[in-house]
Amino acid sequence: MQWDPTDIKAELIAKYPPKVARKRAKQIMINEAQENSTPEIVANVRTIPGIITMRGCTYAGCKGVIMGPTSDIVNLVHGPIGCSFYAWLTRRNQTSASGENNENFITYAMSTDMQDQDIIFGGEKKLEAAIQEAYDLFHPKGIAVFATCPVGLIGDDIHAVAKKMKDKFGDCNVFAFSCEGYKGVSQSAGHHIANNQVFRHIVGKSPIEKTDTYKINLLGEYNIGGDGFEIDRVLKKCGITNIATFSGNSTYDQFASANQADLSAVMCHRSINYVADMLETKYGIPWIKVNFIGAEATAKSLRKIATYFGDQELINRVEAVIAEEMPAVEVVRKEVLPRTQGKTAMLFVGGSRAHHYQELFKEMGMKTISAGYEFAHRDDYEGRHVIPTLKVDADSRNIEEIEVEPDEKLYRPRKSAEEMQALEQDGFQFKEYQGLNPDMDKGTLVIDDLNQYEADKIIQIMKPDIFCAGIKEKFSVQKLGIPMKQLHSYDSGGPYAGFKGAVNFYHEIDRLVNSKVWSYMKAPWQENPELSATYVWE
Ligand code: CFM
Repeated sequence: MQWDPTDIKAELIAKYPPKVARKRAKQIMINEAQENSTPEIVANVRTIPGIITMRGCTYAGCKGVIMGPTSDIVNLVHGPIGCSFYAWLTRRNQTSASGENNENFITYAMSTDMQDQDIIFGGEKKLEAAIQEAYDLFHPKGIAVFATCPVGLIGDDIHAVAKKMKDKFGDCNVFAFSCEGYKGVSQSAGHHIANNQVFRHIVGKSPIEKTDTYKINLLGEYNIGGDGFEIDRVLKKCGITNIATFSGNSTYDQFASANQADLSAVMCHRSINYVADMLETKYGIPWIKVNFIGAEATAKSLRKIATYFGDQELINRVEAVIAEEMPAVEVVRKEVLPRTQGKTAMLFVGGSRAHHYQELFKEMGMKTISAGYEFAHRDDYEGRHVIPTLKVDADSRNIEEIEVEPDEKLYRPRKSAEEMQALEQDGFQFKEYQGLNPDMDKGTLVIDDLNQYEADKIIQIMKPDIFCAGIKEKFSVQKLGIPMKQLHSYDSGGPYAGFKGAVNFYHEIDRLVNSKVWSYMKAPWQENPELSATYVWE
């Protein structure tokens, strides 16, 4: 039967107690798909206790997401060992270990392994000893210290310890993150805490001058499944130098020289848009939103970068690269299209991918019937124009906003006001992101912080051809007989970014939505409970 979105929404919250239903109703939105005036959605608020959320914690956002992919900074977790073990190599951020000395600390799980007595008597001494040990073992350029929940509860001063050790070493930057898991309502708070410290302690500190012609920063690309490698390949082919990726396959020196780029290209708006703003204010680097998920989106983003620099030679080269890369993509797209056309998808991922991946599905002729973020903010749904109206609550106030001023020595406007205006008059958009809602069809369901109960329900009602989310959702979705693709870790696949990534994705989704295995999900006795049997001796 054909469900009406209003009925689906009512059904999703029907079993909740009235108070919970009222709250969830504000996070479940029937999309109206209008640019600039989409209806308001409630986002970035606490999950209701008792609900099984898909979210992670603030520590996960700081240690795992932002600092995790850097290869030559030692990540030291101050806390019980479980926090380290669980965060150890679970995110598929890849590295080529291309730092100065080919260091790769990603494969280590370093922790102070706090015990009961440390909680009672304090863990600062233990932390100091652990920093010393890490320094003696590796002599890294930087050591990052992460606080887990108990550290905040007992009040260890991790910043004082970090400062003491930094001064003691002289040749190693030690800095700490107050990213206790409970600090914010989700990972998002952890991104902010991490980014602030990277900006404060590392950016602008490189003595090496970068002399390439077209220099950009790629912000919010974490090299999951090698996405960053593919993007770098394409950029390089175009003659564009990626000074610093925040933070996929990045190194200490990349962060330190980010102030030397002439443009910041933002992939994941949620995790990093404020860094783009800070780079502009402090160093004069303008920023644009890009998306390298989807072949068309990749081409569009490359053209946008070339238009910014405005050099005919670069524009021609970018066109040549697109012309060279696209045919191979088109061959595969056309091959899978008859099998994927008209199929439906649901996407529930952290803060960007539920939007970005709709591009790839569109290229395959597939329709996204419901999507949402785990922890994004209203601007990621409705567009950046809502930012000035965002309510500051007790939870968001908890997260530091750093005040940035133009740097006395390093500030340099990359384009004059007239040049910026001229670009804007031609339709070029700086600092702009329209969010997910305008890109989704009218009547689709946009749901913030979807939980396990609602996921089960919506799958049973709408029966999508594929459901995309994470490992926590994977098996419960598959048990409902629906193919499931992890869009956090990509299962073991990827890259899916850029041109080669698009080809990988087409193949993968084609295989998933056309597999017959899902029709064998029911055991014989479920399909036919009347099976009769006789005893052998009868
Ligand atoms: Fe940005 Fe990410 Fe995402 Fe994210 Fe993440 Fe991730 Fe994600 Mo998992 S930074 S918001 S905190 S694009 S780890 S690489 S896949 S939830 S949609």
